Parts: sequence; C-alpha cells; structure tokens
Amino acid sequence: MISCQDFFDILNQYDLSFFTGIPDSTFKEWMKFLVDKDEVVLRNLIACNECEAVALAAGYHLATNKVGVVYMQNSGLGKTVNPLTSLCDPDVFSIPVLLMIGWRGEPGKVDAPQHKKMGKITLPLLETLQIPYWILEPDLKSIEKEIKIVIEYFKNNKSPYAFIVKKNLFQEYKLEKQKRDDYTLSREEAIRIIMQNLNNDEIIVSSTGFVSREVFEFRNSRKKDHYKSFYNIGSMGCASSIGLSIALQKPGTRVIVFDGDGAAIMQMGAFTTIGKYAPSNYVHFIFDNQAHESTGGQPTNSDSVGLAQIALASNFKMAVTISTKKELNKVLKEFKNQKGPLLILIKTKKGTRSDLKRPNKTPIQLKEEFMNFLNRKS
Ligand SMILES: Cc1ncc(C[n+]2csc(CCOP(=O)(O)OP(=O)(O)O)c2C)c(N)n1
Repeated sequence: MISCQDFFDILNQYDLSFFTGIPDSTFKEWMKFLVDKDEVVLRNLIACNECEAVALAAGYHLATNKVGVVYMQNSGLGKTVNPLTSLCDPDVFSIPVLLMIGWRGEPGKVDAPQHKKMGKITLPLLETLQIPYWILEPDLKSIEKEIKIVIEYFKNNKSPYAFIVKKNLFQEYKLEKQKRDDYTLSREEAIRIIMQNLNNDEIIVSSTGFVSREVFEFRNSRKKDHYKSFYNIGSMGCASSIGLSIALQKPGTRVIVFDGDGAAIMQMGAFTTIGKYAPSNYVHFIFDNQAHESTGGQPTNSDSVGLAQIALASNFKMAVTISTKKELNKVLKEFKNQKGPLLILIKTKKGTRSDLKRPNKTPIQLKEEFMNFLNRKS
C-alpha cells in the first residue's frame, strides 16, 4: 500500500495538481485526501459525471497548458468515450489528460454482476481507444518512474494516458476537515417509512448503490415482494428514465423512483424528459445525503443546487424539499391524491448499516419476476 500524501507528492512534483471526476470505492482513501486538501495544496472539482470531468480537464489544459487528472470507476469509462475520442484524441484537439480508473470487476476477483462486463473489457477498451495504460503498483519508486514516462508521453503525444487502480492501493487516510451532518433522518429510515405507507400496488425503480440494497433488504424482511421492484444496480443515474418509460407504458400503475442525489445530478437532464411527457403516475424520491455514500461518502454538489426548483421548472406538478420524519409523513398523506410527476427530495444524514447485504438473486431472475408482475398490470 502507498500513502496518499506520498502519491500526491510525486504527482505534484510534475505539476499534476488539478483533479476532477466521480468517485470509486476502489480508491476511497485517495478521494478523502483530495476532498481534504482541496484548495489547500490542490484543486478538486466535483463533477456531475465522468464525461463532464474529461471536459473540465480539457478546459483546464486549454487555460493553463497543464494536465488535469480525471478519476473514475471503470463504469464511468463508457461515459468518457465521446470526449476522449472527439475532444482529447490526437486526431481532433489532442489534449493530454491523466485518467485514474478504478478497476471493478477485475477478472478472477469476486464482484457484483454490474461490474463483470466492464471489468473484463476495461483494458481492451483502452486499447481500442488507443490510450496507453499502466496498472499502478503499490511501490513509490515504480510509480515515480512511470510518471516520468507519462510526462514524456504527454509532451510528445499530447493525448490521454490511463492509470488503472486496483483495490487496496492506498493506505487509510484520516480526514483533517470533518463535515458536520445537519440532518436527522437516515436514508434507510426514510425508505422504510415510505414503503410502509404504500398502497402495495405501486412499483419501485431504485438507484444504484445503497438505495437498491436497502429496498431489497426491506422487501426481504417482510413480504419478499421483490417482483414489485426493479433494482437498477448499475447504470448510475438511469433509474428515473427507466421509471418514466414504465410509467408511460403503464398509466394505471404508480411508478415510484428512489434515487440518490449523486445519481440524480449525474443525469439531471432526465428531469426535462419527465416534465415533457409528464405521466401523472410518476413519483420521484431523491434521498439527498449530499454525498456519494455508496463509494465512501464523497461530497456531491447537491448543497448548491435546488433540485426541487429544477423539477418545478421542468414541468413537474409538485416538488418539495423536506428533512424530518414529520414532514415525510405529512407529504406521504398528501401525495396519495396528487397527480404527478411529483418530486420529493428528502435531506438525509449520512450513514449506512455495515451489514447491508446485496441482492441474492441474479439480475435476470429479478428482471423476469418484475416483468411477469408488470405484464399483468395496466
Ligand atoms: C457511471 C458511474 N460512475 C460511478 C459509479 C460508482 N458509484 C456507484 S454508487 C455511487 C454513488 C451514488 O451516490 P448517490 O446517488 O448520491 O447515492 P448514495 O450512495 O449517496 O446513496 C457511485 C459514484 C457508477 N456506478 N457508475
């Protein structure tokens, strides 16, 4: 393992001190370091998605002639294919960027099903993109040697280069700045209250990470009615679009989307599609803990954006921001008779049970059960 400070010192020596991206649990200690040291010795811009992060690094290069570092989980690499090929590629503007890619689903290692394919194709994808890569080794000497090669590559080729990061590369980093949590309700508690208040004929489309795992556990502990859920364990940010399309096809069924703030922001443009087609049976909950909690609690930009106002301006029929159990119970009563699209944004505190399980059925099993149920509905 290497220390975050040592790794940063090497990067910084070569003027690599601008960072942006979307976090990954593979390098959560490194993410803690970047957040802690932002505006102290480095710059860390919190991006809305990986595609944007590459563009931010490109803008940084245009303005400074320096190279930005873009971190991401390999699931986000797909999102960057467009800016990498049509912005940074040597056949277009030739813009150097250092990518730091967390390797989930590494062949031979056990990981969740949504990571399998990308894990397998991460290196071949980089090869197809003609982006050279190096798998970071837990050895500072070899890292320093490699960085010299990378800097030379940037000088000669002015194009992207990738570092692949495996689990457990970084030693634990202890935060110097602690952020206060202003809210009292937990996401799991909010999910439980909402689900206890449902009529039992709604379906739920839940977002990637802890949200889906908490819904799964709730259903498991009670009626085991997983067939009423579509667990969108991958494709971060897409739960609302899946829910919208189901709602349009099944106007007699209430479709409830459970989202995270990071995921909602990642695909915020979806609000415009929801507002445009405006199905009255669509209800969107966002559990806003101001963090990407599922990958280690790194901050999102949700504290500087009014998602409820954006929803209203996008033609949602009702959008509220709440933060207490009392407010949630009140809204749940009101929303029973409200026509959608509705947005209920719940400010929640951070924190997740450490023994939270993952769905123990395969995605295909879950999908088939869900489709069988949905096919019987109007
Ligand atoms: C395209 C993409 N980028 C990154 C990830 C890694 N990832 C999984 S869950 C997650 C955080 C989700 O944050 P949020 O939606 O706020 O929900 P929370 O974890 O806070 O409940 C991230 C970054 C991913 N799955 N897909």
